[in-house]
Amino acid sequence: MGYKIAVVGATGNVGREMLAILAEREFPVDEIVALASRRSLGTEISFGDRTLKTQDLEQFDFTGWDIALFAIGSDATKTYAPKAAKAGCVVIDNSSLYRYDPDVPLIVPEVNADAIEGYSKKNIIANPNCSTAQMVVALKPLHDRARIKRVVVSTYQAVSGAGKEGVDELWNQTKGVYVPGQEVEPEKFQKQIAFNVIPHIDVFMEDGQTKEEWKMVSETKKIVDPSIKVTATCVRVPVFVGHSEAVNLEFEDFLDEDEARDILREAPGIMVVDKREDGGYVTPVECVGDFATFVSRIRQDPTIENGLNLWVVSDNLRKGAALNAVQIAEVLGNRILKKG
Ligand code: 11C
Repeated sequence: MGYKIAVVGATGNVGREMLAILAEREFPVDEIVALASRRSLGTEISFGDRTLKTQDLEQFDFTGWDIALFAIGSDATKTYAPKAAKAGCVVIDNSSLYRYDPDVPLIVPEVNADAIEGYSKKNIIANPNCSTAQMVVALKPLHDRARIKRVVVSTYQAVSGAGKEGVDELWNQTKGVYVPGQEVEPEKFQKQIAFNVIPHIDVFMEDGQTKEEWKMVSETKKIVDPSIKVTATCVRVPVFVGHSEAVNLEFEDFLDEDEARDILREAPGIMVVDKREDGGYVTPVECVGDFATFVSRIRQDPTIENGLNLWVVSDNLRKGAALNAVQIAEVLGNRILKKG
């Protein structure tokens, strides 16, 4: 016996990846429904070798469904997630709406799978922001060994993090640079993204951080350890898929770069590619479609007492969103619902 699964927001980048990953990982599905807003009603979406037609989220009754994977914006989530949860369907939510709610576990299975037990207070489990998810997978095994005191991270984030409109803007603007008269003005992004980088993701907070930077700080504390200090600079770059992060770590105890490399090689969800030679590291185009979080450029930071630098790259639509959500569903199934 398997599960009755709903994918909410099935026509979006993340919703489509959720369906692809459920099929790839052979999640035990008895019944599956692709839900979307009325304007995409009947859109055909692939699920393994099947094709699903989207149904209307507004009319859908979640009673009798086991798990709903939500990949819609926070506003729509506010309407539909409580409805699904009240009907007895466990919601795994990719929006930021519930992430900081103390009654909702925020889960990255490689890091804090045990926290899933708290899901029953609201019948909702939150999925972190993409830039946090890939970073904490790399931090956790190192923290367990040498206790991280402080993280300084700079991100290089792909345009697909901003949805289909972000991808279209990079594509059209890039073409427009070469074709006189077809220049494309910034719309989704604040400045030109083609052949440029923009140090601004999400809205500004009062203290000068952006919300994306604040999310990395708050989510790392909730998932890994509230005592870790994090400071982030989040930057949009003209890459379609794959977020990259330059991470500087300061530990309580000394951690040698070779030992760190060995620890990361053994860590769940991590693939170490770290040869000190031309091309001996991973770039975002190489991680697309992969499940792993790649770690390269592992090296001592000699400017502080116990410092280490890392380069962390992952597919933001997969580990950063859809894969992590499906992994949460796997933990929920194996540990709690036990139907598969
Ligand atoms: C970006 N990280 O790259 C964002 C997308 O809170 O889930 C995901 C936003 C979120 O623009």
